[in-house]
Amino acid sequence: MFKQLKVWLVLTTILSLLALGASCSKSGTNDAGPETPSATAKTFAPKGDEGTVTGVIAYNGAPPAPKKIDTSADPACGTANPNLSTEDTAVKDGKLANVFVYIKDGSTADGTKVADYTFAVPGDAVNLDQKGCHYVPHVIGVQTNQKVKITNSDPTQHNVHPTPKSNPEWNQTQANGAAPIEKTFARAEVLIPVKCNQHPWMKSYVGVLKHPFFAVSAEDGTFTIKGVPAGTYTVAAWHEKGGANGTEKTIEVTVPAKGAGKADFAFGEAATASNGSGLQMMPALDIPMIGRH
Ligand SMILES: [Cu+2]
Repeated sequence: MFKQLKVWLVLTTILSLLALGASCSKSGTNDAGPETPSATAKTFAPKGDEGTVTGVIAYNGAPPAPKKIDTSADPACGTANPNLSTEDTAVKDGKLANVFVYIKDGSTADGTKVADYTFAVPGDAVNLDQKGCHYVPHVIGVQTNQKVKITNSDPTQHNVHPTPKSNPEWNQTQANGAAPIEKTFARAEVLIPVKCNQHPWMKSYVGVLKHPFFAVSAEDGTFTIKGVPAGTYTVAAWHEKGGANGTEKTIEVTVPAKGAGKADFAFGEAATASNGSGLQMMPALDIPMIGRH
């Protein structure tokens, strides 16, 4: 009697695992449902000996000169920001700003893959402002389900329009003086372009990750990803120029406990030989496996 029950249990377990595997064969679909953690998911808890990934983004060769933007379609923009110019390649002293740097893959020191952890969602929203008829900052990062708070500081109307591939697309008018728009993205996606239907030159990018291990390079090209557990990681740096979906480069980095892993990248014309790869936009750390969607 007990033996029969045991056999039956084993059989049903195998069958349900097979069913799970079959339903998980998707990759790169536009399925916008929330991501469910794997059966083996561990909640990430800092141990107190976390380190950093830090580096500088260099730009090799002569950067393209910023172009002045014709804002005559909306006089309010010309008044607010008469010298508005393109921001796609922000280079200062050979260093590149607005590069999204993040942990793409890898494992912590105990061998657990980053993708197998679940992470608490920060309560603080990340701000994206429209000021002087451009987005400030130009590139931001958020965790999945963390709020993005979009504000309009201009004396004119904007229309916020993210164009994701894995999350639902939306667009929303935001008049001058209107309340902030608060949104979340349920799926990891590096990166989501955001445009404005009122002002065709306006562009920003939102990197969405399941974990907090990301940073955006500053004006001097430096970045620091904080709170990184000891481990060995693939660190990726993404810049919007290159192919239609930008350019991504990766480096393997080991972070010692309480230490710093170094990840220096180079973009620009002379940098193509060093592990450069034009990359398609894909959900970060969205590795298909049994029991995980
Ligand atoms: Cu606008």
